[in-house]
Amino acid sequence: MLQSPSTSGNCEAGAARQCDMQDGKFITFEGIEGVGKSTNIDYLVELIEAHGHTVLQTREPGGTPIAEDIRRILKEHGDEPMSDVAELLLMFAARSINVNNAIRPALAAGTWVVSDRFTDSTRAYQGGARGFPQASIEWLADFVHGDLQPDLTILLDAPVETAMQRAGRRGDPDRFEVEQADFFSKARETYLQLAAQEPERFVVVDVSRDLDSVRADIGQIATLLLSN
Ligand code: ATM
Repeated sequence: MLQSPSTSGNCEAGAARQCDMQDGKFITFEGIEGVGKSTNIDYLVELIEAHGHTVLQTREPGGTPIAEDIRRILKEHGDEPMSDVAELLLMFAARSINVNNAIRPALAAGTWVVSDRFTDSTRAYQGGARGFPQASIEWLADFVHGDLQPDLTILLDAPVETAMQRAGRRGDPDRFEVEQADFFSKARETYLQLAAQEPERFVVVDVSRDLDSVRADIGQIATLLLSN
């Protein structure tokens, strides 16, 4: 049974974004590789649009032409090593562009935004897996997007072995795909800790179950979101 996320708009006391009845909702999907983000994002977007809202679907790193260029650099697995610091800063550089040029303008225009990853990915991968202190990541998050926080984060969760089997890699692995199970275990653990720390923002969906059960959960989340 899913818990009801706190999605009653942006005007609650202490809400991360400023109160504005015109604002769209900002929803993020998180999870390690192989948890089926694309299919579930498409399904949620379909349900929101069917309810009459306009939706901007984006992804991180990426989402705008410059940010997509940064994505290519980040994923490339070439001869020259990428330092962990450069990786962290490039994630936030891409995010700054996506937030300023796409996400904030869309929300201000009343468009809903559904993003494949956001800052929780940095907490999980650069923080949990690469080992950067979470305090440094929080400083950068505040510097780059200040009061902008997702209204709801859907964490698609499965054991690392299940997710890696499902990922079914094609072609040359990118710089993240070459990482071993231990790296993804640390990312997953961090995600689960984040979800436990902020139960009002996160909904955790167990995607190791059959597709119909997962789809039913996404439908239930959509109903809750759209009734608020
Ligand atoms: P996908 O779009 O395929 O999820 O790949 C993006 C990769 O970037 C992903 N790799 N894996 N697994 C996670 C990684 N990533 C970070 O390390 N930090 C971030 O802040 C973001 C947004 C993504």
